[in-house]
Amino acid sequence: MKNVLIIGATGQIGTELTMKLRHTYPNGDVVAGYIPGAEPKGELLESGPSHLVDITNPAQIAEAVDKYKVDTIYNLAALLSAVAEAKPQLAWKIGIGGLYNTLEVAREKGCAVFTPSSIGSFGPGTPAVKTPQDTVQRPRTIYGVTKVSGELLSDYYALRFGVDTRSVRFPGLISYVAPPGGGTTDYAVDIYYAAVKGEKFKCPLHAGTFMDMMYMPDALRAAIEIMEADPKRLVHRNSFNIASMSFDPEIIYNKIKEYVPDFEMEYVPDPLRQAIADSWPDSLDDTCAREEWDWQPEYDLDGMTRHMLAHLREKFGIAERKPEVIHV
Ligand code: AKB
Repeated sequence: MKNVLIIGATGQIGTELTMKLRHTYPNGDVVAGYIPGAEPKGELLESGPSHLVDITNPAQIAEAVDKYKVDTIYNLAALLSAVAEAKPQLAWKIGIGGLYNTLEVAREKGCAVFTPSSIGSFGPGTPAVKTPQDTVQRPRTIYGVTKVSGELLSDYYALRFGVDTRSVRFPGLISYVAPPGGGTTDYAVDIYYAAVKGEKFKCPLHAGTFMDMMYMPDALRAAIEIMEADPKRLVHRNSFNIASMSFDPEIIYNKIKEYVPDFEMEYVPDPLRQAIADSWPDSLDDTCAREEWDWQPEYDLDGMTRHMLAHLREKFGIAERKPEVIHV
């Protein structure tokens, strides 16, 4: 039996991870931690317990851990890269202050902790193609600074206090369930919404901007598998490169056009997002994750595109537009 607390359970990852954890551990309590204004709703609310947990308030984390005898904490609280640049102090308070609070509660109460890192933990000095597991990490964004600091702090708590901290570096995550908010990779979600709604897509990044991306079901599986992995096999902890696909706006646009032939896209660059994307790797080498805990992605760009289009059409009640048949 496992009792799990998800901090940030109503965000892009949390909404789906909480449900997946409830299916994975049906005999345990999987607690949806939320902040005021982001209360769980619908299935997320009805399928299990929820608790007010503001990560900047250590007493609330401890209260939820005590009440539900939590053994594992998923810490998903963070501001994404673009929004973090607008609020760097808050990004640090949540990303590092919040992680410190979580790790202290975990140390006192014996919990394991998962805190995602990101491709944003790398910077312009990092080898951009097939970025190695252990390499230069000198990011230029506050988001990246919090992610590298979080990796180091989590490793410190493992070494110094024996807290079972583990993590993966998420690429851009693509899902039809909950929207992302304020990331650099969000365009790769927004483009599917535009295609399904029959709208021309305004792409904020220019052609040739390659980044790693991943379909949400693979990301959720990675988050659970790393916490289930045999600790004797783990050489690394915080944090593992994971990868499944790397593309630029042209490649994803042309893939969607295979299924939505009249789909149109224009480039309307966003200088902030472009600068952030340019400082991130094009593709990561995930050999260590494959070797140390058998990481294996299931979705490629084609499989993800078919899935996304089908589910978004269903979500919005939009029928697939078939090419017109001309009878002669
Ligand atoms: C972002 O774009 O900020 C995130 C990330 C890659 O960590 N999706």
